[in-house]
Amino acid sequence: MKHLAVVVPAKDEEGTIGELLDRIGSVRVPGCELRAVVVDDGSTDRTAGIACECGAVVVRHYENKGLGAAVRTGLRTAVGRGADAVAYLDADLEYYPEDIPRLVEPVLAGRADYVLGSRYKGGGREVRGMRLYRRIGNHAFTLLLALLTRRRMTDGQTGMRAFSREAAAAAEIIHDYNYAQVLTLDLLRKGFTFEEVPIRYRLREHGASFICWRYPAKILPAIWRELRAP
Ligand SMILES: Nc1nc2c(ncn2[C@@H]2O[C@H](COP(=O)(O)OP(=O)(O)O)[C@@H](O)[C@H]2O)c(=O)[nH]1
Ligand SMILES: [Mg+2]
Repeated sequence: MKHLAVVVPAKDEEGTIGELLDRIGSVRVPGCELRAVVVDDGSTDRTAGIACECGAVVVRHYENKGLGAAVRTGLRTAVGRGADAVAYLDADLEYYPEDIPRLVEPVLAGRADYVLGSRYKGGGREVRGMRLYRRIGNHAFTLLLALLTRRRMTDGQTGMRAFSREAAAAAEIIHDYNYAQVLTLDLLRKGFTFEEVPIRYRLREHGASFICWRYPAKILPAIWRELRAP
């Protein structure tokens, strides 16, 4: 039986974390045992307590460090606990845990080390209702990443990804604020194989997004630093 860790970063997601973990508990991937790892990044609500009650491994940052730092902790924890493969998804129920089998299939089949779950690959109906500036930002950053990596890519900002053990162990996230673009650059520059698979998506109904007008000003210097790293 392979150990598939499901890493979930969470900051103040008490409205969704319980349902998410219940649904992860019902997901079946043939040949795998799923184990959820929640990284609680300084939540001030009941997120960590609910995740513990649901039986997840909970790692806590007692102060908020940022999503990049949380994903770094999550991948490190998964590898340290012996995961053979890792699935990653956000805690806010924008992504469907029921899509985990399709997400990890290229990793388990040995075709890819790194998989992006794409909200656009199935035709883009999934992002209906997303604000215009976010749509434009998504496409612009995805185009930038596709040019920098010279790969076909449709969703560089997705919050649902999968990793082989080797990719999870090698991943370096250069800033604490976010991981989305710099992680892809890091892994593809290290030569890991890559695929995108279509996934479902719906906008969040609880809580609030961390993304704000400062996002590009934080992301672009990190991409620059990542490109200059050896
Ligand atoms: N660890 C950590 N997670 C965060 C932080 N802000 C948001 N998250 C989590 O990261 C995921 C994505 O965040 P979200 O704000 O929904 O981003 P969006 O989907 O791109 O709008 C969710 O699971 C959040 O709980 C943070 O400061 N630290
Ligand atoms: Mg979200």
